[in-house]
Amino acid sequence: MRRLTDEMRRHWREEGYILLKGALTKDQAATYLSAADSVIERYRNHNPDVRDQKAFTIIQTVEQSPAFDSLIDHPGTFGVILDLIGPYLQVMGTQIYVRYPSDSRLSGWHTDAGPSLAQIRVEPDSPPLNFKIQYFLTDIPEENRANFCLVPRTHRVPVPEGGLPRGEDPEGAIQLCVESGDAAIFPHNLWHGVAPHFGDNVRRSVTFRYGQQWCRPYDYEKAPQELLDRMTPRQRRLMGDMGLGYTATDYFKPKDQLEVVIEDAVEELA
Ligand SMILES: O=C(O)CCC(=O)C(=O)O
Repeated sequence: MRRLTDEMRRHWREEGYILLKGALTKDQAATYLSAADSVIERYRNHNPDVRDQKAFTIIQTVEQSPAFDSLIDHPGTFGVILDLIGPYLQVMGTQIYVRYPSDSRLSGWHTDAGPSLAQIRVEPDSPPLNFKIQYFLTDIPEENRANFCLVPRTHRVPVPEGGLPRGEDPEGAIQLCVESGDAAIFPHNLWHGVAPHFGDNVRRSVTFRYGQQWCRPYDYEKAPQELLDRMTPRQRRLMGDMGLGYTATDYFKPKDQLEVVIEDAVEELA
């Protein structure tokens, strides 16, 4: 199982994000892409209003297809995720991003969770409150191809009163050029957005947000039982199933958390 290296930790603290090259193999990325494409086709059929949109997002990804269950604790990333956030973690939400050609930005500069978290910045050496990991399922080989954009080091910068700039890019902004199977990890407060898309393909990616277990997930107040039933004990826990004998005050520390989340992973982590 892949683990966080000293260089990744340094990059996380100082630059505010990590780009994991080859987090998924090309074959794995192709399999997730094919599952995403089926979900996207069904979604477009059921939601004709999105057919004219240049960008849309499908939430509750794991409910859309069991093919995504394995991304909850994928060996290419789960060790890194645990090393960054610690063992008291939960999946907060899962999304498929669909980005079509467009001569204007596909998402403006923002931090995640709006005003509620905009000014919350934990110390650089603290475990994060939450972060997203975005798995790129298509190549984005050059700029202005619906690239995921970010401004390094802004995880330490207060959001200006009135919000982030709407027109020009903030100083230091970059566009990530990636291959399918690469993944970007970034906290809620890193300034980010999406570039225009002057190419001719549809950029697709899947994003999982992990948060400290005491935070409120946004996909579900409680994940549907039929979803949990098909998952491994660790995946169920990560989807918010606190197990048997759980009491209200255990909400951030189920008694068997380390056993379920870490010991099950111990051989893989070794
Ligand atoms: O890269 C994308 O398509 C969207 C990224 C983004 O804006 C977000 O995750 O909030």
